[in-house]
Amino acid sequence: MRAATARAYPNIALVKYWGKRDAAWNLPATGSLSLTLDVFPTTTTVEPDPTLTADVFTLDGVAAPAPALERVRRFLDLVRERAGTDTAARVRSVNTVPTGAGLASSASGFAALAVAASAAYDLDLERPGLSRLARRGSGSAARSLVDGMALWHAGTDEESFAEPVASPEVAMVVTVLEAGPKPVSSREAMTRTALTSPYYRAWVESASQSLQAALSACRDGDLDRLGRIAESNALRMHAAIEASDPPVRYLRPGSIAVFDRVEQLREEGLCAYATADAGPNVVVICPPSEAEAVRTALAPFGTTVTAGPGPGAALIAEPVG
Ligand code: 2P0
Repeated sequence: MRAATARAYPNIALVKYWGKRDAAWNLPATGSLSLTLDVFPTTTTVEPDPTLTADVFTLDGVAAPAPALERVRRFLDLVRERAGTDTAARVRSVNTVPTGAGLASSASGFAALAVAASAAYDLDLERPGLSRLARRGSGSAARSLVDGMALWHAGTDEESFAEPVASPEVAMVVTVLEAGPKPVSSREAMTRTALTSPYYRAWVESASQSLQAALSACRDGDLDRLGRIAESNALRMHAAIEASDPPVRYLRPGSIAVFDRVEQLREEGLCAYATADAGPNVVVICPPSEAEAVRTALAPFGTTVTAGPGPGAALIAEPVG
């Protein structure tokens, strides 16, 4: 065993994951498609230490809140079970994503943790194995193991990992409207949607169809078609979530204003489509050549950051201090 450090980037889904077939194994109801970004990385060091009596987890230099520590412990237990050890670890993580703001901090977080922990505990895993492991921490983390465009398969534990797929050239303009924590966690809202939303079954069916259509657009290199599918898929997901009981609304007035502006940008001739995860922030999909025009148009709505395709989670040399 040794200290190991990994860096991972968040991903934004073009066809979303929203609903589980099996919560214990974190198997999704449907496959999903995402782009790993080149902004907002999480860097995590895992240092097994036989003198510790329990895992210690610091996030951005301070002791992590109890629920976050518990999730990390449960994840490390999976790694230790495979490694045949009960040695606790010191975990230090630095997050540059606004945590809990619906910008996939759990994806970069568990992708970095999976890569660092499997190296620290000497598990010999290839990319699909690492993606399956990261999935156990947080479903969307499975996709942050992949460079750029990633397809995360539904199916059994063996089958449910992410792998790279061909993609048209693409950029994403992230518009951060509010960086505060969200009202309901995506994990809880996902369960509530599945149990109470009358639209859940329709959502699952339509997401499977959207995935096939999106993969076909990817193969054809057709960003306009891919964007259209992504915007519609996002709005269908939010419709299903909003129809839960009690309702959950992630989109705010500012989010809707960005969707409206993006529609206008299309009327002005740009290829721009909007998507939003479990939070108010909106991400706009466009060709790299149009990213600066889109970013300028969205600057009045919030803090804008242009991202391109980023690398899958990987080990790095410098530990988190
Ligand atoms: C996605 N989201 O595909 C969707 C769209 C948010 C909205 O995956 O319970 O944190 O840890 O497996 O991965 C957020 O859900 O949920 C998510 P868990 P996760 O990106």
